[in-house]
Amino acid sequence: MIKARTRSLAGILVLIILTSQVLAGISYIKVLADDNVPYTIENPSFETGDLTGWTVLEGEAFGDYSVSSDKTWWAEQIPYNHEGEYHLNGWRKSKDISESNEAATGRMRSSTFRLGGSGWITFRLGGGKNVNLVHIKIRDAETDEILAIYGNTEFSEENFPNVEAGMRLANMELYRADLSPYIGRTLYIEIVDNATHDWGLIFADAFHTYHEEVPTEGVIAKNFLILNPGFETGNLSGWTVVEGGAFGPNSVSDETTWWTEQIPYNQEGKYHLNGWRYPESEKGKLRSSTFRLAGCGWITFKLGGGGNPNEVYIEVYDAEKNELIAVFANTEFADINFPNIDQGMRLANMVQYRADLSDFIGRTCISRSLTMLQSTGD
Ligand SMILES: [Ca+2]
Ligand SMILES: [Ca+2]
Ligand SMILES: [Ca+2]
Repeated sequence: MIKARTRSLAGILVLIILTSQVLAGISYIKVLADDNVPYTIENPSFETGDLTGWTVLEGEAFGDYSVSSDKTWWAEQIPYNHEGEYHLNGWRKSKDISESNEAATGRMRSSTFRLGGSGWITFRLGGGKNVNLVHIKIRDAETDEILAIYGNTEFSEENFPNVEAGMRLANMELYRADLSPYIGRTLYIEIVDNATHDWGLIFADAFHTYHEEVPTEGVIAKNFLILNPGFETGNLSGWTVVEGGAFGPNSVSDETTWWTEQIPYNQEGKYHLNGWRYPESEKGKLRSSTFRLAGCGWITFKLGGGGNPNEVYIEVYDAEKNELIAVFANTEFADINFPNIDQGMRLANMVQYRADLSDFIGRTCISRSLTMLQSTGD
């Protein structure tokens, strides 16, 4: 009996190793994936009291001086709302900086983790009024590709100093984010401060990257990017088939050319959405994940097929108001001069488009396509 129990405990210990520090009031659990890349980052909550496990990439905005045990800020003693005893504090500065550290800029990154469990992560953010300049990025550890950008979108200067009335300044908000299409990939978190004034600094804490179940507490973080935008997972992960039979599990293709003439699809990366995977007679709707329109407000995409722009198109919706804000079709489609692309033939070979949605910056959007990349004309 005792022996069996010992063995099962040993089995658990292979998977769960407590971090070396036993921390005041909180113990962090490190969960290891089978290849020894942990599911968790080192020092996720800054409870070492310094930047152990984090690497400053550039600038003066971050350093060991950045970690603070302060519980409240300003004379009004507003709680930072941190977890444990420490958090990353944008007001803290190195000895070399005489005035406010807010003018400093910089970037730092976490250790590498493998995304596991539910594929959701949680974190706390404060400050960072201009989310284009101050935010966190989730990057692929092998390619540095940016998979998600999250800012402190709940920031609000109203009703000072009443947190209950919605004021969100240096006091941190808890966020939760869905990265499930990227389960199994090695990732890291980059914290970016490119701002110099007007709450141009960041407060952060509690970067928990492993949740067995989808977390239920916290504000859903608004990704500035859609999930799996180029279908590079090799499937429709991150996309939802809303209706019809035009799209399904086999819609994503790694073919690079079509027909015996071997005309290039002109895809980006290894994969694209391919309308030939289901019968052309089918109709349907496919929806992306929601995204917060940020940056300069332009979006880019590639389209092929869709000979009739009234029947095959992309709609962009305001996800919160369910309001249609833009419709785009493959307007460059041209059934001429087959098979000569250099003479303007545009059939299943995709055309690069760019679209100005800057009037809608800050809105949370969703894109829907109706029978995209369906060939017509034969
Ligand atoms: Ca903490
Ligand atoms: Ca700054
Ligand atoms: Ca692609």
